[in-house]
Amino acid sequence: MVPAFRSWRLAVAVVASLACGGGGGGGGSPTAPTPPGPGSPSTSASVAMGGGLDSYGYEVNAFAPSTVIIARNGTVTWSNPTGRMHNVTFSTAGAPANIADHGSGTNARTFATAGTFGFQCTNHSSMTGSVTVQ
Ligand SMILES: [Cu+2]
Repeated sequence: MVPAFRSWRLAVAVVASLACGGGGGGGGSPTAPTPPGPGSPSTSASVAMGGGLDSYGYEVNAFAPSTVIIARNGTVTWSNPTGRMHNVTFSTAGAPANIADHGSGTNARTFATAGTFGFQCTNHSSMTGSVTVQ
C-alpha cells in the first residue's frame, strides 16, 4: 500500500506543477487556441430582424443580436425572415446608407470608419441596436 500511496502523491505533484506552469495566464491551457479578442474583431457579422416568438407565439420586433463588433471595412448583413416591414436607420454621422423598408431578404453594409453607429427600425420602437467598428 505504501508504494501506491507514494505514486498517488507523485501524480498529484505532477498535475499541480503542470497547472502552475502555464505562465500564470489565468488558467487556460498553453496550447489552447487564442479566442478572438478586442485586437482581432471579425470582418463580418449578421443581424436578424426579428427576435423569435414570445411566450404567446407572437413575433418579437427586435434586432438579434442588437449589438455587433466588426473590424474596420467589415460588413454587417441584416436579414429579414419575418415578412414584416422593417428598416435600418442609422443615427450616427459617418454610418453607411440606411436600409429602406422591406419585408424579406438580406441587405449588407460595409463600415469604413471606426466608431459606434447606432441604428433603429423606425417602424418599431423596440428595434434598436449598434455596430461598433474597431
Ligand atoms: Cu421594424
